[in-house]
Amino acid sequence: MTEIPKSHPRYASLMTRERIADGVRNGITSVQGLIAQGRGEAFDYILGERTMRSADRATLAASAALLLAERPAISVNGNVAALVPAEMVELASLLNAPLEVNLFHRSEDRVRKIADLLRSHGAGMVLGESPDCRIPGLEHSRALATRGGIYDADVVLIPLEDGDRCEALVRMGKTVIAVDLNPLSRTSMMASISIVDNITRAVPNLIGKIRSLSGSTREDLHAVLSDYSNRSTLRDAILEMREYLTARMNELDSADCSAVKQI
Ligand code: PTJ
Repeated sequence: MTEIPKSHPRYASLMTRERIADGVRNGITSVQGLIAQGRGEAFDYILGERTMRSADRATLAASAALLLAERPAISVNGNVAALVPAEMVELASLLNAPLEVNLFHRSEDRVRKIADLLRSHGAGMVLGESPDCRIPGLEHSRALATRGGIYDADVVLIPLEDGDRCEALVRMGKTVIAVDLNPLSRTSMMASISIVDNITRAVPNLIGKIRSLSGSTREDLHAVLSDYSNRSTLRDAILEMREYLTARMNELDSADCSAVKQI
């Protein structure tokens, strides 16, 4: 791993990038995962690298849906495993839900390495190494599923997913929760609840909210969900991004912006 000094103004972002690069070196993350990370970083930059109000609302709704679920399941791919393995294990244990390794660029070696990584963080049930069924309507490897996991789940968490499987899972009648920094992606548009946030912030936020809602009645949880509209939350995400960009633009006009002056 490249040594990044803590004093570097982009320390957190660079460390996240290093974790993905390490994931590739260790056979956890696909090479394509680097490109996905770059795309995510670009969106994170233009939304201000913080949890937007809309994302916080989506995370609350997702927490309620996961607590109400009869059979929740959590999907893990190579980027998620590199960035938040311990947090995914903690989330699964809070919900008593299986973690299922599901890869777009599937190789049996990578599935096993990710499953081993999750187990090394204390995961109870890790599925995906022996898929026994397929998600209908998909022709690629992401169709592979496991009974007792994503296939039978009523609520599925799918961080950094492709739109195809998201749509297929929704077609199966599941409540699908996406985590995707791009509010315009097919995944964000198709999901039942779209958390437009970095997975590194979204999962700890989800864990915190699940803990604080865990004493709520089912009626209260249903009330949280019935107040929620994914369409208007995505709209708000785009508005918040626009507000953020407008504020940055105004700074250029008013502040003493030495970097710009140099050019
Ligand atoms: O491990 P595999 O083989 O299953 O492959 C995983 C990736 C992520 C490479 C694969 O699913 C893929 O190619 O995904 P996409 O189609 O590039 O979509 C990934 C989405 O996640 C994009 O919309 C990115 O903006 C978003 N994204 C990237 N990094 C993050 C993110 N969203 C939240 N947090 C991130 N850190």
